[in-house]
Amino acid sequence: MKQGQPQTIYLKDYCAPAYRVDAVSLVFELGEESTQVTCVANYRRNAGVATDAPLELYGERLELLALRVNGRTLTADDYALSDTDLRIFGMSALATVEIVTRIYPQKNTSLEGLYQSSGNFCTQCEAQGFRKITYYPDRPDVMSVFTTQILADKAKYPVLLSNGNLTGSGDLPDGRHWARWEDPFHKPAYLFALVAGNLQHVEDHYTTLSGRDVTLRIYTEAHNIDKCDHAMQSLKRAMQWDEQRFGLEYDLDIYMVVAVDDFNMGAMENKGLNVFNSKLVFASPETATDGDYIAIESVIGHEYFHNWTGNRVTCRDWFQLSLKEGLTVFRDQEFTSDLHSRAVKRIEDVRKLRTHQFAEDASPMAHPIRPAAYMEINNFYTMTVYEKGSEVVRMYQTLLGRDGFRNGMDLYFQRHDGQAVTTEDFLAAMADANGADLAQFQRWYDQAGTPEVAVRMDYDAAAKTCTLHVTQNCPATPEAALKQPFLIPLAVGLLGSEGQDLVGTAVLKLTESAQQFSFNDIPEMPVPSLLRGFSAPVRLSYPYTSAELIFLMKHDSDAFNRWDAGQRLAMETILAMLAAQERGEACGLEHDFISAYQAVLTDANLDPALRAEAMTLPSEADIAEVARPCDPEAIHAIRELIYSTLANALRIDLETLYDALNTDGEYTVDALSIGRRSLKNVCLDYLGRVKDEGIHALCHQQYQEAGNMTDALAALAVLNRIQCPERDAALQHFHDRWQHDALVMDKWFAVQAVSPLPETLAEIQTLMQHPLFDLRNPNKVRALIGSFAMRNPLHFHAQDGSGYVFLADNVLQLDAMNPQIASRMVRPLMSWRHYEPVRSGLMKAQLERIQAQQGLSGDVFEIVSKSLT
Ligand code: B3K
Ligand code: ZN
Repeated sequence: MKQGQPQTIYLKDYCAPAYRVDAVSLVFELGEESTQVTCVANYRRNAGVATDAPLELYGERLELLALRVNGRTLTADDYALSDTDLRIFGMSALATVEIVTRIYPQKNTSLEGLYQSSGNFCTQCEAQGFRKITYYPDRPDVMSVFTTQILADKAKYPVLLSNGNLTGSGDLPDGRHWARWEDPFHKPAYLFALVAGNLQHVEDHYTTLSGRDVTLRIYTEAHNIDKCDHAMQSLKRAMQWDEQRFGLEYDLDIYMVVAVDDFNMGAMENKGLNVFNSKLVFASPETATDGDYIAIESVIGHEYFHNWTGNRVTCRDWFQLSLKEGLTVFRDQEFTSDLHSRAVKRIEDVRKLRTHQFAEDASPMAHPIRPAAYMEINNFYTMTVYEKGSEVVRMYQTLLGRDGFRNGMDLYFQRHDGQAVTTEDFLAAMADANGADLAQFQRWYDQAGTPEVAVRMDYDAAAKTCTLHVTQNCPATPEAALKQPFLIPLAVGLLGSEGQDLVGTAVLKLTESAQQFSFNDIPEMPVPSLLRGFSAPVRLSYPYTSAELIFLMKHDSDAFNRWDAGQRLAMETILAMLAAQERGEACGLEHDFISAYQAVLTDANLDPALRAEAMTLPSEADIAEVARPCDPEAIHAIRELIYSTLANALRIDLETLYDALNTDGEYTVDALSIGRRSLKNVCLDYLGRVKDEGIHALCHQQYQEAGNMTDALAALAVLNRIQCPERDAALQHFHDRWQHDALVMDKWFAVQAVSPLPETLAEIQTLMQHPLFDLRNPNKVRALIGSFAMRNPLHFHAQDGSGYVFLADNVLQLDAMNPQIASRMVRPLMSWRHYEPVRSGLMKAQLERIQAQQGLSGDVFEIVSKSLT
């Protein structure tokens, strides 16, 4: 744990490094108590740097055993050592620095640096984990070629891996063995990786466009080896897609993926040696849901795509994180869209952005996609940097067209391959390749907040002219109260009364705070379809009537906007019902609302996946974002009322559709089959709201007969909301059937954590004592504590404050072992100002309690202190 108050680091203070590294060679002697690391690096002073500039190396929690420069052991005057760095004085222009350190991976519960998971060694170095391995210029603008030699007990750790190509291996007389890996590509230390353990692998091959053979391997513990096929096929699809869409080929002879159980996030793009959370590798129809299959393919793609966007061209400093993450998320979204349903993918991504990123932008942690300051960089792997970052990249494509975007990408790689660059370099490549002036676009990188775009329409029947009056405004966020107007691509269409496009999609460029756009030869008063495909990460308002929204739900040629019209209608209905309830008035659903939902449900021409999306109401979290001050109990009650009203009114349609879709057949993961399963399970989800014991039996039957995890878990989730014998039986059965499989058991923990039943928190507390629960394992923490705090607003926000106390207790415990996870878990308390006074006060009290904790990590300190300012 860091002592004292953490420092703020500013982008404006960036200085280029004084020394670069020509080559670095590492030797790891892995032991059971400790590990010895020898790092020999050749430093070269950069041009223009003063001859007396010290060499600055970072290091944390290291025992320094030896320190030599050009073969000479340094004396106390030659260097200065602190808890966080090592400065070496009297450096010559060229110097070989040899450093020997001792570390304790077996005791490393932060899961950053070198640590053990299930008895195997692995590393996580991004962002600043390499400094927990050795003293080094651990900053992304110092790139070097790495040679890694690993020595370890052969029986315990038969597999020894690092980045690049294997260039030597052999046995040692004492029962140990060794392997040497050389990575010919220059890389920053954050892309370093080492794995040593008792692992099996599956192997495949890929021939690149230029005809090179690449060996592909996925490493795992033996008992999961049969669940790697989907990840392997996904990898091959990703390699092919990047060649076709962006002309980018893989560059080493081998690509390895290692699955580990204890991992702070999803996966890591280390050069040639990805380390993955096992959750994002293993899949079989019995154990993984459709969502898991798609997520695995997407994350395998994401990490693979980083090889160019992140590794070959990397970030100059950590403020530039979105340069690689926003761009790589955009690339993985396009990959999924090209392989599956583009409309469904867009809906899912926008849903995620609106629920989580908009909330972040409205919170004390709001930051631009390129932040200007941070205390702990790990806190900035956020929805803003990733998902809004991806939307910003998508806007280049919307503004420049697909070909223009591709030309920009080509120029970016042509200019910057092998370099550590900034988001300005990316913008310049896009502008220069297209002869475009994108100066105003820079504001998306510098200003936080979700812009609000308001549209009003005039129609002049005599002149046949339609005019859209558009304003934009961005709320204040911590970095700036006043915002300059953004360059916003606003994709619009105009619909005639028959539902036809009078004007097909046109991209309007908003540049001012208020502008007008006119359309001529419009024969009748149109209904505008605005922000088609969600062409910019903004909140859009237009005074639609319910009838217009229902019309758009039926007719908009833009599938995304058809869905969005339904979401708007639902949200407005919910807000009106909440207001009526508050006034003490009775509230119910209009007949038109019910028939609009019936029309969607029964529209056989509509893709089942889109029907499923359209039938899904905005989440409680989405509603909480707009219903202020927020009362989670009232939100839950109204949303449930709508669900049950629709379920009762449409019961026959729901049952008919359920039966029609509930057909046996081989489980396949294609867009149509996934869509059919999701629509069927949406029907079941609705039917679960009908008070009828027959429905409990139906759910139980689906649970028992399901041949795949998607259907089993969907049925279990419905039962989980109902106090009935079938619920207990199914949960017990699930437990007994899957207790040997940690990943499946995460689903069992998570489903119970989101139950609306009254005893939920008490049950969670019991589950924390379950032999399979482990606070040191991030997947378990996310499944039980994370699901409760982030996906169970009803109980997390219990008015007695019990949910907040539970979360704070766990944050404090977690902080002592894994600050990154603690700092993720504390975030639901961040939005305390949005709640009604009782809850708001109780949330704030828990933040204050956490803040008062002695020795709090910098990670949690940053979130808590920003929340309370
Ligand atoms: N680059 C990693 C994330 C590292 C997180 C460090 N706290 C995974 C990814 O985005 O691909
Ligand atoms: Zn990434």
